[in-house]
Amino acid sequence: MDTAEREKKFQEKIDSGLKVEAKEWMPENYRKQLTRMISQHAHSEIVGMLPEGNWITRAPSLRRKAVLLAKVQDEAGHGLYLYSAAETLGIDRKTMIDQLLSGRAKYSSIFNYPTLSWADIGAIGWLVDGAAIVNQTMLARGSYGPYSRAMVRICKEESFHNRQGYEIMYHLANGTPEQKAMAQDALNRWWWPSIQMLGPSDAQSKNSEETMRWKIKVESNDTVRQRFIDRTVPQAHAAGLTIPDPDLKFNEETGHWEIGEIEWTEFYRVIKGHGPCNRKRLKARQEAEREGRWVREAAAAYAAKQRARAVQAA
Ligand code: FAQ
Repeated sequence: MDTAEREKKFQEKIDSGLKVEAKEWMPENYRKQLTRMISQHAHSEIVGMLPEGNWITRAPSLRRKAVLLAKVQDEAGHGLYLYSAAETLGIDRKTMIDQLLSGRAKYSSIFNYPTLSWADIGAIGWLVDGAAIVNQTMLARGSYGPYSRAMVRICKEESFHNRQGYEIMYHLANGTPEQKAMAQDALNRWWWPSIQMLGPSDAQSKNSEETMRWKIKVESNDTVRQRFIDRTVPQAHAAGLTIPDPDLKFNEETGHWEIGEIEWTEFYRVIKGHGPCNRKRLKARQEAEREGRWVREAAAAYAAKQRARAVQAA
């Protein structure tokens, strides 16, 4: 079969809803698009540990500390799991980590914002994990087997993260006036970045045509964003919080919440490296790499020694 024929067959397979598996033939761009998306996703999980990790030592109770520790550990697990999924496409983990540490790789815009108060931990679980779940339940229906299956497992944990975040917000919003003000302030700062994190509008999204044709994504950025908004606005109201958008209104005809204008200039500034914490986040990962190097070297030396012993004994 020539390439055009193979591509036609590949497209037919995708259109019939079958999954593509690691060792199967795939168009080079399918491989590239997936590698890009999965590696960005893996980096997001790893960098995403930093804003919340900042509050582990300052959690207001032992229960909150244990829950937050478990959540941050889960994100590390998701990162490792996703690096493995990307490796099935032929890239190795070291290359991906090098791309992250040198600043060449993207990770989600949302993790370039600071966590200024305990309420931000609630806002991240509720809004950031909430947006991630809506996106990832869609990605779980995607065409690449190893990635879509990873999404099913990850979403189960994200939904625990989402509930713990909302629980923090709900308690604060129904606590003292100071606590309610803290929760509202966190919502004010995290609302728009969470809306933006679901990617550029459909009109601006350069990859969507290709990624949707191949069912890497099965819904567009705006469709997923609308689902997140429709699900989250009533939750804010139930907690007694106000969405920071004077133009927010419910459209009785469509049954959807309509929001005001999204600040895309801010989004592009952040993804180009000029958000409030981009430099800090990269520096933290670079330091972790440097400080952990001796452990990796010791582990590699020990493994080499064990291998040599096994060869001698054989
Ligand atoms: N940040 O053409 P499109 C989480 C880039 S996980 C930075 O629309 P696409 C869990 C995009 O890469 C959160 N860059 O792209 C957690 C592209 O640039 P490129 C991460 C962004 O891929 C919670 C360009 O803009 N989730 O939160 C962003 O079709 C709490 C044009 O965009 C995933 O990665 C952004 N927000 O659609 C962890 C899910 N949005 O590469 C810790 C997988 C877009 O051409 C704590 N990814 N860009 O140079 C996706 O679903 C998709 O990649 C989208 C973007 C929907 C993000």
